[in-house]
Amino acid sequence: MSKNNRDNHDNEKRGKQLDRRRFLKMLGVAGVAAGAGMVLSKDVLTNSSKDGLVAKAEASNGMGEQNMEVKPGEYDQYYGFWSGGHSGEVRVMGVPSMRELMRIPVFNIECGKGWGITNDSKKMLKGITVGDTHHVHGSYVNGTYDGKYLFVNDKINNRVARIRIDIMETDAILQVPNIQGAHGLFPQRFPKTEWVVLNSEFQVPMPNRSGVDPKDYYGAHTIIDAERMAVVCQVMIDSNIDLAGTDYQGKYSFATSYNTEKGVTISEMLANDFDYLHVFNWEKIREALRKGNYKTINGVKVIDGREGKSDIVLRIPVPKNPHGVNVSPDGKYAVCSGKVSPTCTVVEISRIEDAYAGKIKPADCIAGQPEIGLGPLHTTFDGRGNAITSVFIDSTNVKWNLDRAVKGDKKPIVDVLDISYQVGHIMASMAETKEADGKWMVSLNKMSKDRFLNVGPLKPENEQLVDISGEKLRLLHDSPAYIEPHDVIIVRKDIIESKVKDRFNMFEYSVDAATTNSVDRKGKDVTVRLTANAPVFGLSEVRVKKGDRVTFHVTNNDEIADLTHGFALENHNISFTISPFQTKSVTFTAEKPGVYWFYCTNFCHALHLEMRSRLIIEA
Ligand code: RUQ
Ligand code: CUA
Ligand code: CA
Repeated sequence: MSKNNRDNHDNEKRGKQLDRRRFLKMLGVAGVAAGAGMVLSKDVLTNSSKDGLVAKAEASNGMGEQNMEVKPGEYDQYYGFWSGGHSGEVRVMGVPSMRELMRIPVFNIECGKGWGITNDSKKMLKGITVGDTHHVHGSYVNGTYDGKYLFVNDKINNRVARIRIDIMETDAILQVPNIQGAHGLFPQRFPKTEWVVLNSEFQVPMPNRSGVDPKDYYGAHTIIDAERMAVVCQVMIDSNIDLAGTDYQGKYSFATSYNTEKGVTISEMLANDFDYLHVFNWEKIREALRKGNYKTINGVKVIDGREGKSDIVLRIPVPKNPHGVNVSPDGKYAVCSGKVSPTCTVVEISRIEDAYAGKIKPADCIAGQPEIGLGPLHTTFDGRGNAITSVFIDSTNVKWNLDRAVKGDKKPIVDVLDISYQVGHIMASMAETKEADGKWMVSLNKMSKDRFLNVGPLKPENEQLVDISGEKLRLLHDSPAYIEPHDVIIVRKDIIESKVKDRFNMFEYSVDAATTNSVDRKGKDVTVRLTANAPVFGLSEVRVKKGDRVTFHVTNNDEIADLTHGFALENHNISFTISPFQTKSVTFTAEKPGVYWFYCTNFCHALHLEMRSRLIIEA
């Protein structure tokens, strides 16, 4: 194609995209506005699209100049930790290359690691095989990541999992009672992560039972002890609570509510013009626990945070059905993204104390309320005083200035980037820490539509990489993502890299490490200790009897980094890998007499294929 032709072609393509964007926008507006009782005026609509066009006209100035290319053998600057949505996993990506580095099974079954197939993972999963991970966050010390843990929610089964970063494996899963729709999750940022908060998006009777009027359904802000992975308490409230955040002082946690109406249908949930940003006062929670001001429900201390029942919760009115809440890296503001309202609400955290003391009204904590666009969902920060908000209906990322917003500028817009299409979360590098560095941002777009080769009615999502180092937002790269990551954090590599191990500590973590090989029988229980050293298993033959309960403890005795073996047993639904000095165990009943090969599934040696032995089940 000649250059001219190519330009024409590109323009044509761009024209088509703009048409589609306009069309999608109309659909989105019709949908939201119909439910919202027309809270979105026509005025807002034209203004916000005008801003988009202005930004485009200036697009050649102020662009960042970072290069996203990571050449063969080079490393990324950042680790990205993505939630996996429906898969129930967490993904590790390189940023800016957007290369997928690893998948960490959490609430799912996954043979690459043997998750859900070994005795340890089965014990953690308790037979539950589906999960919906949305929000992955790291543990903190003094307002930034310490590289120790990741925490992630399961919205379906109301669980929180913890991942150890040194081995990139899930090490604890906590089932949280009394709640449904476990959604927003955030760790304490200061002085360090002792608590993790978890919001319940759906209200339910507490304790759960039938025959209860929806007016008696409640939400709860669950506080989890991060080290023990145990519930500390729950603060029961009238509303649902959606997204979560914590401050940089260890004093408050935040939660947006969209169903202060206690509705059970969409139109009921949209009835009020205002919902709340809830603030939870940690000192007052501790005091309630000390004084015994709680009821125990299903073994959990439940503190009554309902309106008029205690002074633990502050309710800051925010326009209709907000979504995300994100705290600026300087710790000054909690930014609440409007969703149904075209605004972001900026809450000045330092005013909250006066609101608790009754000196000012909760609404007086609001320092600004700029108009951002149609359907603001989540906000991230560049560490230079700017916020960037994902705008779902407009399909844009909107950069705006916090300072201008709190000085009363209703349109403090710096730049508007069209994205493809319908963005949910966005996240900038280190943006959820005090070390936000304003380098990279990813836009997790919910729909890719025409951006990739067609793979069927179910399309991948489109994750776009944006250079935010300049004045303008510069789009650099599209990557397809399997449905459907929601949220991500982007962590400087020096924080993670030094923590990651090449091998397990055989004696610290693996109680049943096999350094020698043996077969022991106690009645019908047979315990096999088996070593794996490339390219042989320590036993060439194991004999058991029909009806025996057989446990294999398999230890990888190879010390070499990246020399992982596998263990799969023919016709027994067993497959897992064992990394250097790791031990995994699996128990099954020997049912059908015969010869069954177990073999190494992970290419480890020139004679990897020969790395196999027999289990003989005798009649
Ligand atoms: S929520 S975008 Cu968990 Cu916004 Cu998904
Ligand atoms: Cu061991 Cu392949
Ligand atoms: Ca509402």
